[in-house]
Amino acid sequence: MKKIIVLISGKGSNLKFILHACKNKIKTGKVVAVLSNNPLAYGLIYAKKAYIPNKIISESKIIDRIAYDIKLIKEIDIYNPDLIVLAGYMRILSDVFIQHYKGIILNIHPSLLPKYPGLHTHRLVLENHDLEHGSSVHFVTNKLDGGPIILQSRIPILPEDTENSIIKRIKQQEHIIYPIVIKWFIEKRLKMEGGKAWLNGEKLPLNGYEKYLNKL
Ligand code: NHR
Ligand code: GAR
Repeated sequence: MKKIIVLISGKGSNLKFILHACKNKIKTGKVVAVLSNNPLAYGLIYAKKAYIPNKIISESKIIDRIAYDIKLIKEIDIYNPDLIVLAGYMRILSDVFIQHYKGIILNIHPSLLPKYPGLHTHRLVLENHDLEHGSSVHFVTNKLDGGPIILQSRIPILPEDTENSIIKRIKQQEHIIYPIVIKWFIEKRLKMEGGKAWLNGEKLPLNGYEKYLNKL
């Protein structure tokens, strides 16, 4: 069984769908722990309901980013994970963390990367009157939201859209694409090598596998 650690900070809707996928579609993957930097993260409820070990790694003002990440590494290493999944995790990870788990960290970011790395993506899409938006699953490297893209999904932006309506549609897509990518990784079909994402032995294009989504 491959061991997955999920890091969250908030609602945990992606976590919920990942847990569901591990129970059903990803037969050889198991979420062994859920960690949160935020004591109020609602997502912790999903872990508790599924009897999955969960822990808040509290952020204290005394410790710096690296000290925090070392604390996080210690908690994670207890489980010797095969994969670390960021699911709405809101803390930038330092190099220590990235180096320690090289090639085994995934993130889902709510934009069509490389457009809009960082925060407030939905607001920027509305402000710029973009006609489309989306989400990207990518490997995490020390370049923030800049690691190789694996899979993207696209949504149209409608005239009546608000931040909330966009978040709702984006999340529906995320709940589909994130479990797909996690399954690929767990089945060893997906890896990061030479700074690129590889699927089934083929180097993925810069915007990931999106073009072929209808063929999954
Ligand atoms: N860490 C590294 N090294 N590389 C990435 O690609 C990462 C990462 C950590 C998190 C998720 C990312 C997203 O999908 C992610 C990708 C938080 C921030 C941020 O600015 C930016 C991007 C992401 C997550 N965080 C502030 C910070 O100072 C705090 C913001 C807050 O607490 O509200 O850490 O968007
Ligand atoms: C998701 O839309 C994810 O793309 C985004 O936060 C949401 C988390 O939702 N991630 C980031 O913005 C990371 N900075 P969830 O808690 O319901 O899974």
